[in-house]
Amino acid sequence: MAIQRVLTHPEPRLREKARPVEAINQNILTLLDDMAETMYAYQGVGLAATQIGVPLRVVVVDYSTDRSGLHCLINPEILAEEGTQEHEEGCLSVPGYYDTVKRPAQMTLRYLDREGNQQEQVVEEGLAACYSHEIEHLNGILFVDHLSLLKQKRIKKRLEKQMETRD
Ligand code: GNR
Ligand code: NI
Repeated sequence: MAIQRVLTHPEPRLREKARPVEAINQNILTLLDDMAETMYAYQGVGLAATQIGVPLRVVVVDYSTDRSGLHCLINPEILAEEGTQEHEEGCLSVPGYYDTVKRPAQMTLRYLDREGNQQEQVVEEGLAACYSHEIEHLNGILFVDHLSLLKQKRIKKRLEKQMETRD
């Protein structure tokens, strides 16, 4: 198991559309372990494989306060969305920025778990916002894409500057 580096915006690999996992083999199980370890190390509530440079449709989420509620989602699909909510979010790939984004209030998801069993789950409130955020990563979308163009420009500029001045 190993902690991976999380890519930060602007980075072209964050914009790629991830492809479905074809078979759950040891590589995928190791990827899930690395993603969970990375998410916990960075204290995130979720992580998409895209964020560590792996273009596969794999997501980990732990929305519990005691960090004991790990969910592993392979090839997640949104079957239904209901209502909207405004949610304050951040992203490990956009460090230091938090803003409010409109998300579905409730979603029905279908995915494969670690064992390859098909699962269906209804999620709402913060958890729905989190899954929506993660599934967007798999499609090359970042939460800042929902903000005004002016905000997007400022965020990109500041992150580019941070990158230049990093050791
Ligand atoms: O750690 C994270 N917090 C968060 C808060 C509200 C909505 C979504 C998130 S996801 C984010 C981790 C991350 O960047 N996942 O892709
Ligand atoms: Ni994110």
